[in-house]
Amino acid sequence: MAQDDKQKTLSSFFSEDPEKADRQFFGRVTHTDRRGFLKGAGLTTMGAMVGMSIPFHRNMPQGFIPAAMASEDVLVGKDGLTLLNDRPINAETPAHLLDDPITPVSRHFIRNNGIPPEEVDVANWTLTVDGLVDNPMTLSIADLKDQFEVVTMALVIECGGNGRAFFNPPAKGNQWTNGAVACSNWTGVRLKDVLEKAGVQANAIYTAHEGADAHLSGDPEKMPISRGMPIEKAMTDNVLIAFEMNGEPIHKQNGAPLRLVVPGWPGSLSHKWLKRIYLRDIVHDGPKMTGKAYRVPNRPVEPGEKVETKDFEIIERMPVKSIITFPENGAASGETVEVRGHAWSGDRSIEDLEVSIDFGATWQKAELDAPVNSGAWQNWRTNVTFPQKGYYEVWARATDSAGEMQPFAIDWNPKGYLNNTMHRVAVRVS
Ligand SMILES: Nc1nc2c(c(=O)[nH]1)N[C@H]1C(S)=C(S)[C@@H](COP(=O)(O)O)O[C@H]1N2
Ligand SMILES: [Mo]
Repeated sequence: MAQDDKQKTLSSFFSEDPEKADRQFFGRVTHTDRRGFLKGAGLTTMGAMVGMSIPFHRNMPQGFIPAAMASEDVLVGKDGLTLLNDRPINAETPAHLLDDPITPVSRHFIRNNGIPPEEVDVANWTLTVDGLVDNPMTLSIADLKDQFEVVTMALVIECGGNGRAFFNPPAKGNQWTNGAVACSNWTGVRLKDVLEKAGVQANAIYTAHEGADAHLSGDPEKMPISRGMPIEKAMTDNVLIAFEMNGEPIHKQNGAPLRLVVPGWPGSLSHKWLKRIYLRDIVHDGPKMTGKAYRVPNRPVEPGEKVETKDFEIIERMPVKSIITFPENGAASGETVEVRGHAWSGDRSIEDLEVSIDFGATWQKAELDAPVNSGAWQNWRTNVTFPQKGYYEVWARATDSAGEMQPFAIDWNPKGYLNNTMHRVAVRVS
């Protein structure tokens, strides 16, 4: 093919479907909402978006998406998140951006195992509830709103791998530091109410969840993830099928238009782009339920030890944990500062939050709010006074209603789950 023809082909590909062309030629994930805009975007707009003029603009195919924007594109509607991976998209929130009592949509982390659905038709979206129920049902979002009580609750979603980055030897997977956690206001209906209407059969012991996201391979026969939980957990009052996040439609990366929110247990149970829940008489065995996924050894292991699959057990409740959201790590500070953050613990509540500025030698109690509802994190704050100029670390540790306290260090595990060591931030007083 002559050079001219190649150029023509490239241009015609882009003029027909810029997004598809971009994916085909450059393998990028781009954002549909910008497509119409980009197609018509003039050179000035394009230049403004990349921040400078584009000397070779004449060679750019029509509808072309500059690489400088393509990578940011996946985080549209998000603010300050750190992109850990763009295929699948995984992004965490720096701890200091989690300062709000209720996490804004723009700061809710993203953990995807596959490719989210491109366009969602909210009006025609359906959820099927079947398996071991007396009355299998297929419900629209309007049906959910009409037939069940609609509730709003502040609920924590935390990825089972949050804190993985701090394991040594390193554990494979997304290197989450502290920011794969959020507590937003979720509006929806109780899963319990829906299951009761469907009629849970006596032999049902486990749920199974399916969503509309695609497997990374593109194979339509494969699902990226399908997890489930014991029926007792599913029947808890704070497990929701949600259609709103902080009073807005759910963000497309966070599962629009419908998702499960299962507080206190690994985030992987909070199935996004939810299409089906079915009940089973065995522990669900879908993708990411078996092998070593979302499982930890059932005994302490040596760091780096190879552990056989049979010695792993499914993670249920998430451990007691806290995060310091102010001051920001590395911040300069005056002699007195209000330290604040959040604390949470699986299905329990937090009893105590303590802060140390002397490497754990002494601790002072923080003022701790009650949870606004079960499944919400608890906000805390305390004024600390540094005795003189210099480098300090602020540490925080939570203790829950069962007396479990955050440790200095935890046992290593092969997949790097459940790291609930104390959060610490550096402070420079000058
Ligand atoms: N359909 C679907 N649901 C999913 C996932 C996914 O990849 N696909 N990821 C799960 C995991 S591992 C986590 S931690 C949470 C993260 O929710 P968020 O992306 O809204 O923060 O979604 C869960 N629900
Ligand atoms: Mo997760």
